[in-house]
Amino acid sequence: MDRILSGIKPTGQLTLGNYIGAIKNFAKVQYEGETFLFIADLHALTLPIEPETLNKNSRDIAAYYLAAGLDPKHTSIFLQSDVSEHSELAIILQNYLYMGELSRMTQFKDKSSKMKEEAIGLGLFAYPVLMAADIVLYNANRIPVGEDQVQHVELARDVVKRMNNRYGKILAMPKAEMVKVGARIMSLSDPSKKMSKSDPKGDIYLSDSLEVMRKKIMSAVTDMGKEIKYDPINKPGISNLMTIMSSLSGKSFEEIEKEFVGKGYGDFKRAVADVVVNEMAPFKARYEEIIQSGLVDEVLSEGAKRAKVVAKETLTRVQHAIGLYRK
Ligand code: AQP
Repeated sequence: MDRILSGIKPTGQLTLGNYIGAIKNFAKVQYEGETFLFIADLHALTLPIEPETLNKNSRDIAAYYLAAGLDPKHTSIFLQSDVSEHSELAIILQNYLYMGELSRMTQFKDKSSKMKEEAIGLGLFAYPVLMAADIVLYNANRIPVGEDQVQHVELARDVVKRMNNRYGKILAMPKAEMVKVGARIMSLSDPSKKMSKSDPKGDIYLSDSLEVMRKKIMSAVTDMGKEIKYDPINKPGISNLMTIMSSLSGKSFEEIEKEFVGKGYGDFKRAVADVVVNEMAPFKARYEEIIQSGLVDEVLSEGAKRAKVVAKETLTRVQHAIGLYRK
């Protein structure tokens, strides 16, 4: 049976990119295996964050998972920090990953390039080590992620190869998988950049009102010309909006192009906004109900209990293999 694992870090308000590239897909694939879905709260500490904000963001993610249709009876939903094996395994794995490869990670390069050197925490550098631990703890073979996270899953594969070569087959080999359309939703104000929760320009937040979402889409940057055509090089703005429309409506790019022959950008943007609002209206209403209900705590406690059983087993296996045991 497949083991599926993924997570989201509670660094900020979730975006439509997180929804399309990750959450919506998690709900779709969850029954294809045994699924573990966590809130990567330890990863959120890699950049400064207020305690109350971290706590609220974490609960929000749990509620968004549930609102998207993640089924807590089937899928273990939990806080990373509730399962201490993540940190314990990371301490071991850090010895099998190297400074050179960590310094080549795009996310580290992007984020650290905007910071003063003395402000760059070790956690931001070592984030992929913890992520490798997150993945291998659950013997997960399928890791659904957006495009930006594939590099980190590749690093987890490298560490699995190294450990298995040295100690025998103690860890399962993970593989990243992405949605066919929407693995990289771009910023609405600068379609050369990824829509990212820590970069508020050009984001649609899941917490935005439907009206604000509509306004943001209507004022999204478009391109030269007036044709609705999927061409990410020459028409990155329109192509990004087409990607949003396609991933939420299920229509192919060809179908969208045909539908808008002879129509202008204004008509097209209105149609994109309709699709987004139609998807977000019931989703946001479910989120509101869940967040008021007290269900989140119950789900997180139950999820952590189930996750801990599997995590403990893997950690013990690794500890034994490398010599960390008493006779
Ligand atoms: N723009 C995006 N399009 C498609 N997928 C995306 N993801 C993120 N942005 C997009 C996917 O969402 C999941 C959760 O991401 P994360 O919280 O682990 O961190 P991230 O990848 O670094 O996402 P952000 O929003 O850019 O966060 P910050 O700003 O905190 O770094 C992942 O599967 C990710 O690929």
